[in-house]
Parts: sequence; C-alpha cells; structure tokens
Amino acid sequence: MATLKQTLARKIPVLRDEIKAFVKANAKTVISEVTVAQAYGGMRGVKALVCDTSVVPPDKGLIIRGTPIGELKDQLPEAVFFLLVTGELPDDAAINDLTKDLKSRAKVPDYVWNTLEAMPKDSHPMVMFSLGILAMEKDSVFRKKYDEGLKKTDFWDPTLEDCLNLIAKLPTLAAGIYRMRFNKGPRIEPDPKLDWAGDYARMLGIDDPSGEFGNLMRLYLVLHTDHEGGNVSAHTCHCVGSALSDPYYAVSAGLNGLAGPLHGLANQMCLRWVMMVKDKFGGVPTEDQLREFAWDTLKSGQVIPGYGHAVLRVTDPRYAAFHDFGARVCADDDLFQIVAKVFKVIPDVLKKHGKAKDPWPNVDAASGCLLYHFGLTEFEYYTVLFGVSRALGMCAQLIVSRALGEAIERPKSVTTEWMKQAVKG
Ligand code: CMX
Repeated sequence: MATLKQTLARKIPVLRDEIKAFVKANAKTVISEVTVAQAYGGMRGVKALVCDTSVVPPDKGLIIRGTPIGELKDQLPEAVFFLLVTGELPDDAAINDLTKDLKSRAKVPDYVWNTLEAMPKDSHPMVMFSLGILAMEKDSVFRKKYDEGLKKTDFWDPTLEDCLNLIAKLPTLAAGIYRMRFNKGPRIEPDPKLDWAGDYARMLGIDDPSGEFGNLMRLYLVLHTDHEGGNVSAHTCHCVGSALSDPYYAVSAGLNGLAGPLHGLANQMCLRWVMMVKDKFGGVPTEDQLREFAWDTLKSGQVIPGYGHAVLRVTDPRYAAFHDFGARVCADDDLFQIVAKVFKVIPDVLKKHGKAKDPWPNVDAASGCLLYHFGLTEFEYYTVLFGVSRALGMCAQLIVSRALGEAIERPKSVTTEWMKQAVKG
C-alpha cells in the first residue's frame, strides 16, 4: 500500500521535471486564439488554463483522469479524491487509510459553531457553509509554514495537510448547518467507524432504514467532485489559490461562485420549478401540459433550470447516473416521474426555442427529486451538498497546482476602445 501522501511524494518530482521540460521545449507553440465574441462572451472555448484532474469532452461528459464518470459511480468519494489528486485509484488498504485519516480530523472547532449561531436565522445555507470554512482559516498549516519560510518545492505538503483537514470537516460542518438552519435539533457527532459520505448522511439525521439515502449521498458526492478547470467554482478557487491564498480562502471563494443560479444553485432552482409543475397540475402533468408550462417559463424570460451547459452537448452522464438511481429506488415517486417526463419534453422545446446550444439535462436536473424523496426537502440546502463534493475537486486542483509551482494568474484585460482599435487593424 502507498498512502495518498506517499503516492504524491513519489509522483510530484517526476511530473514537475516533465512539465518543466515540456514548457521549455514548446514555449512558443500557439494552442488557442481569442475572438471578440469570446472576450465578451465568458471566454467560452478559449484554451488558456491547465487542469489535469478531469476533462469534459462536449460529446461525452466528465472523464476523471481517463475514466468516464459513469464507471466511477460505485466508488467512495474518498477514492475519487485520491484519483483526482494522483491519477491512480487507491487499493483497499490506501482507501481505508485515507478514510481513517479523514475521520480523525472530522471535528469542527467550537468557535465555528459560535460564529454560525450568531448569524441571522434566515441566512442562506451556502453563506453559512462558506463562512464556516473561512472561519477555520486561522488553523491553516500552509499559512503558518509560509510565514515561517517555506521553499516553493515544498508548497504542496502543507497544502495537502490543509485540504485533508478541510475535507474531513466538511460533512460535520455541512450537516451541522443543516440541523441548525432548519431546526432539526442538536448536532449529531461524527462516527469514526463510517465512511466520509455515509457519515455525512447519518449526521444530517435523515431516517434511512434501507440504507439507500446513504448510497445516494455516496453517489452524489462522487458525481459532483470535479468538472475540469474552467467552470466558475473551480476557476475561482484556482485563481484565488494562485495568489498563494491558502485552501480555506480559495475553497470558500470557489463556493461563493458555486452559489450562483447559473451554476450550483441551479439544483435548488430546478426542484423549485418541478414543484411548481406538480402544484399547478396537482401531480404528474401530461406531456402537453408540461410543454405549455415550459414555454410559459421561457416566454417570461427565464431559463429552464437543469438544462443547457457551457461545454456539454449531450445528456450529462451525471444526470443519467441519478436517473438510473431514481428508476431503481423511487420509480413511482411523483417528482421523479415529473423529472423523467421533463427529460422527454424539454430538449425539443429548447431546440424549437433556438437559443440554448445544449438542449440536454445537466447534473442539476435530477438530483433534487431524489433528495426530496428521502425527506431532504429543504431545497435551499441542496447547493451545500454540491459544495461538499466540489470541494474535493477544488482541493485536488489546488494540490496539483502547488505541486507544479504554478504562477499567479494575471491575464491581460483590454478596454472596449482598445477592441475597437484592434478590429480596425
Ligand atoms: N433555458 C433557457 N434558455 C437557455 C438555457 C435554458 N436552460 N440554456 C441556455 N439558454 C440561453 C442562454 O440564456 C442564452 O440566452 P441569451 O443569448 O439570451 O443570453 C442562450 O441560450 C445561449 O446560451 P448557451 O451558449 O447555450 O449557454 P451558456 O454557455 O451561455 O450558459 C448555462 C450555460 C448552464 C449557464 C445555461 O445553459 C443555463 O442558464 N442553464 C440553466 C441553468 C442551469 O441549469 N445551470 C447549471 C449548469 C450546471 C452547473 O454548473 O451546475
């Protein structure tokens, strides 16, 4: 068995030399160009970031270190984290070691709970989550070591330490926020014997006699881990981290981006939309009713949440994984049936509407109805679940960045006046 840290210590020097030589040999090779439309249009498609943890081919969807996400859905999230960081899936001993290590770090300090308890009772759970993480920054090992004087080649080690401390505490923090924010009673303490996601499910306090809610959480926390480097949460985290801000600052910043309705908050918006359908038609609507409802949404200038994507041009394989889970566990559930019917109707509506480049469902389209089925009905909380998982990808990307000694981000911005002159040639 090689632990996560041992695997990294073996791989990093080799990788660092390889990339250094590669950049030196190919420094002037052009890999992308930028049009005026891209500069004003969210830089879509501009290749100017490096991220080795995962890729998202538009016609396939998420591939983590060479393995399609559909083939990882039975793994534990800890194993996927190991894979993201090192490029290797851990053996059983290494995964047990990592699970045990995380469990030994799971306690959230009291000052965090005191801070969160002092917040207004109607604060959004994502604000509480981001703030809880930021509050723990005072315990950053990276910052302490950096202040003492740290060699660039050693940056990755305390970054890993911070990431493990942070990841270990996320289920405790997120579950505690759920119970506090939605008046569910006292916090439930971590159980050192359980896996990371299984314990999160337990600490939420959702009744789970069949164990399927725990399975849903394992799946959920695997599917949302990473989606290459250019999405808002990953890119924000990378950008903030590139200033050598430690993982607490960087992950908290990334989560603030995840909290936007065009990104991670879409899962909350999506379930709200599905509930509106259910309320309006008193249950599962006909396809015609659903089509009409979708057109009403579009005509009022709103988007259909859970559909469309900046990169994907096929049904998101993460949607497919959630759909398969629902078909197995709650096929008769009204909300699941509406979600399944939405999938039959919406792509054609969006194609006729003619705006969205991708008319297919993304990861946010099906997760909410499954959470709701198991009694996690407070959809304002759903983006926190996404955030717990996405933190694995953000941390993995940070560790790799520190290992490679990547530079601070500082692209060049230009004015509209400059653009006008440039197009004149
Ligand atoms: N419903 C209605 N219109 C949509 C749409 C949808 N689901 N998806 C895209 N469009 C519209 C866009 O708003 C845009 O309209 P304007 O030209 O008027 O601005 C047009 O189609 C072109 O957009 P695009 O190039 O296809 O998509 P973008 O790359 O700009 O945006 C995304 C991608 C995800 C923000 C967009 O598809 C969207 O808003 N979807 C709904 C929200 C959602 O599900 N977000 C979650 C994404 C996954 C995640 O990050 O969690």
